[in-house]
Amino acid sequence: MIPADSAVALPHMPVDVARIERWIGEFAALTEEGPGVTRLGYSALEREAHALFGAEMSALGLTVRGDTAGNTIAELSGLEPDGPALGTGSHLDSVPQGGRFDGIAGVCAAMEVARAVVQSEWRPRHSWRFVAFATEEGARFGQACNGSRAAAGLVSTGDLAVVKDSHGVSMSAAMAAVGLDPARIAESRWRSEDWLAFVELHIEQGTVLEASGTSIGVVDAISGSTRLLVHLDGVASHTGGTPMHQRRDALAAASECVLACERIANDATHHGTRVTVGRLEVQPGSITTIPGEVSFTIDIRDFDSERQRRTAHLLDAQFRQISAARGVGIRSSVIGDTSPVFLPVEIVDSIVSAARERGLTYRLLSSGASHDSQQISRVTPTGMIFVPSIRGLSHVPEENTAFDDIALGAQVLLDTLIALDGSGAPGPAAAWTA
Ligand code: HGY
Ligand code: MN
Ligand code: MN
Repeated sequence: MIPADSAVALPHMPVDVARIERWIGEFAALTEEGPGVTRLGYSALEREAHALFGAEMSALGLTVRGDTAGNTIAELSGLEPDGPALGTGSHLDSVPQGGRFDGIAGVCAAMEVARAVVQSEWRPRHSWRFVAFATEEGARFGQACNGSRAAAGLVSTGDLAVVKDSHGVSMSAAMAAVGLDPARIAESRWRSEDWLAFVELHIEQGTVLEASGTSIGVVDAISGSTRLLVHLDGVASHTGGTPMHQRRDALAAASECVLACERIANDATHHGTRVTVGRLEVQPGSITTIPGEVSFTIDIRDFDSERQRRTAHLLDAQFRQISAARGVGIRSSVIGDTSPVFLPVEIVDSIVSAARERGLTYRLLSSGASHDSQQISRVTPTGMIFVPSIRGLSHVPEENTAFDDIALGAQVLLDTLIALDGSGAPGPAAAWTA
């Protein structure tokens, strides 16, 4: 990193917590009916959220562009506009009936950083890019982080036709329905030489910061995930007329598979592995018919890349044994896969220094959730700042984070970007504007 030119005193750039709260409320209003927030990837609602982000950034005078993966990138030109840029941002899509903060907190923090810099009339040495990623959640299609994976050059047009949601809609069809052209996905790839570093603020989605009374989480590693879709084909039949020994009950077989997932994640060799069956569908789903078909998803998370994939193979083998013993057919496929990453120490150190300068409590921690930064770290040195999740809840309507904590995180984000920019010492400690 370029050594900071600490002789240059920077203007006061306070972060405004009220504006962050307002923006979070505006994004939360862009949702389907029902509990919490439902704004799925490559939905019209996600596009509305990107339009809102773009309008706010344009109003600040930034140049805004959408790429072929559906990411929205707003740029503040620096004094050396032709050199590599610094970046920050997160995602605007949600899981079904999710919360108001997952992804959104990072986008709103980035927006507030942009506003604070623009209104101070200070200009950084490097251009700064503020990014809203498309379709980070794997909830709809299984494969997560499509926008940031496209930026990392990991998505082909063929991939987009293969992944489908639970209604059989492919990612490419969903993209086309919102005006994106999947044939042009490769144009969204970022070039490493165009980037200096990227820092994402995100809610922790766990209990570590709250339990330890810590304001700032500095992420050192992000968990990988391998996701499977399994179909079990039994024989549907009358619940009264079919004796137990003649059944091929797909749900009984699936139940054994679910418990096999829990067992493997809890065995002594899998400390740190998490395995979840989050979606399970039963056909025909009638009280008086033995389930003939069951499909379910498996989400395997780990910080050990090799063990993550081995767990997927072990479970697939166990599912096949269970199915064979019960005379049930099985089809399984990998619907998402991404490796764990360890974030570069120089970015971790920059975030730690920024938190320390502000006199804030901080701690290093790993992220069990996956993030866009995981993909972007393949393009440029990347870091993550966590802010506390109340009761550790996330991906549910009860997801909550104090706005003041997001503002603290946004201030650390701004200070970190200034330090990485090498353009001078961050401004004086900011009092929060009400
Ligand atoms: O699923 C995750 O880990 C993240 O919230 N996308
Ligand atoms: Mn997220
Ligand atoms: Mn999420």
